[in-house]
Amino acid sequence: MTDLLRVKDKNFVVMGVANERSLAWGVAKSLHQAGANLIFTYRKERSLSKLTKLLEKTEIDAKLVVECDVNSDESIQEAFSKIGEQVSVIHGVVHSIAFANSEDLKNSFVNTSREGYAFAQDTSAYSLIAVAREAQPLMSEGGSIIAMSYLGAERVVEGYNVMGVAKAALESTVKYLAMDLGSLNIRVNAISAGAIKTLAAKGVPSFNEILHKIEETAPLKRNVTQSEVGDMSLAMLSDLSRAVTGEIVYVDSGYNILG
Ligand code: 1JT
Repeated sequence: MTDLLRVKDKNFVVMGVANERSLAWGVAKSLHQAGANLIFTYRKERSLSKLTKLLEKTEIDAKLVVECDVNSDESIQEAFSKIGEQVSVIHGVVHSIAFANSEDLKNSFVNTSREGYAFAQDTSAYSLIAVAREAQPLMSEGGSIIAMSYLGAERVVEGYNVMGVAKAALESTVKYLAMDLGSLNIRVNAISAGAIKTLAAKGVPSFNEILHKIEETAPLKRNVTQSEVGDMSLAMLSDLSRAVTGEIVYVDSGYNILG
């Protein structure tokens, strides 16, 4: 078959695998299937041990696994410097990282603390700017950066609270970065994924209700899977999407079009 994707033997950095259910892991599997080389970043030791086991189980041979704490500019600089030593050119980055204090997701939005707000923004939105800045010099052949968002960025989804505001900032950040980096042929897009039961969704009391509502009302009458998000991510990282930048692409069974 002709290779429309052109990701084979190219180098992609995947940030945010916490376990088997992570969206980032879905993207990694799709990239691997298409013949891409994978570099992973992790934050916690627990994520590293999960990732190591996943790589063993699936017989995926990562080019590099490197620690990266996106709350620290220095840590991001160090991570991309190690990546540069290993591969010299990268062709894409997958940013699949978000965090907020659990109080800020449980309490009413009006009680969001100054610290909780800043922390959610720093981890979930600013981190994309810092990552793009360090990735840019390594993307000397052009490239594609994707970030993960959710409908709560633009609509009120009960309980999403401070994360909704952080995802709104993330989506806007995607557009400003797309403008800035476009002349270097670096594209920046977001995937707005439908609700999926990941570690992030754990402890959200209304989550099952959300999944049911989607099955009943979304155009496709079903929820989406990790591999469907992975495959669209692959498309956005590949040559198939070479003229697409600054876009928010919905992988949500069409749920977002409903009034
Ligand atoms: C975070 C969390 C980012 C949960 C996330 C997330 N992006 C999507 N989800 C799932 C979700 C969560 C809520 C929700 C709907 C979907 C939790 C940790 C911080 C980062 O509310 C209706 C709360």
